[in-house]
Amino acid sequence: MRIDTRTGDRRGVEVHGFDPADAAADDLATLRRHIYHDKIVVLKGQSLDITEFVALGTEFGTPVPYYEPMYHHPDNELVFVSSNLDRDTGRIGVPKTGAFWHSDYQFMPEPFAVTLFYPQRLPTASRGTYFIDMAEAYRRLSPRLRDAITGTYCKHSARRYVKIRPSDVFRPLGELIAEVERKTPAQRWPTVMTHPVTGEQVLYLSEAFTYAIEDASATPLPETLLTDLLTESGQLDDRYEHENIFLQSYEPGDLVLWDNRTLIHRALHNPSNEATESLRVTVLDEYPLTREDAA
Ligand code: 7UC
Ligand code: FE
Repeated sequence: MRIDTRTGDRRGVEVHGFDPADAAADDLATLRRHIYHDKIVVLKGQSLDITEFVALGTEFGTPVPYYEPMYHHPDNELVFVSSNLDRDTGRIGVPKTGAFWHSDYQFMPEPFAVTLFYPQRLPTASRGTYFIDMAEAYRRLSPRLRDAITGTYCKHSARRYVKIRPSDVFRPLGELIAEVERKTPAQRWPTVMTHPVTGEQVLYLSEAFTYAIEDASATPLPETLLTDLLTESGQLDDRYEHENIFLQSYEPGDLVLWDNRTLIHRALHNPSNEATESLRVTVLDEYPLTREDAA
């Protein structure tokens, strides 16, 4: 196994010659360290089936099935499928997922520690994922904003991005909205959290899921504060030119792992309807989301 630290515009590390079927415990420990400290690990030249992909996930934590079964791979509920393919056997997964700034399960009581992302079918034109390192975004915040968010909390909900299931057709919208609030009630986390492994301060909010900010006694703070945080962290730049944004593009055989506490991401979907499919396994590790209490 050879690990190259990427330079220039490309972040994280690139791993060559890693064979999950025959991985030494030391190599796995090294990869775990790189996920937390370099945040992105790209395993090159992988060809795993569904079972092997899930098995790899278990090396980094406990895989959790996505709460909504429509995303599950038919052979394994631990695999989340993003796909626009129409198969003879019917479609699998959900098309155009994650095309907004977010962190996986940021709206849930237990957000994932690590995401493993494994593209299967890449369109010819650009297919990649934009990322922002929210620890870096915190360090770059203006002193005014940093002061303003000390001791505050943010609230997160998936409500704007929950997708209608085929079986929901003809159901009243009000009933669906009530169901979303019941199944995925809003969560509250410190606006600045401390990463349990690296100790870094992370600005914990995203354009898709974070909808409010409040002080320690739950008094709402102005919406403009949240807008300013989204702007300064780069999430409202629709040209993706903000210095915090970087692009991870994919080559066949790439399997990407990232620290889902620190990084937010946004899928880049090809506007043409070219075939694209990717698999994902998400895991919880042995640490809480943050060193702070959620209260
Ligand atoms: O369809 C999607 O884009 C799924 C999204 C609402 N959630 C992904 C996640 O893991 O938080
Ligand atoms: Fe995602």
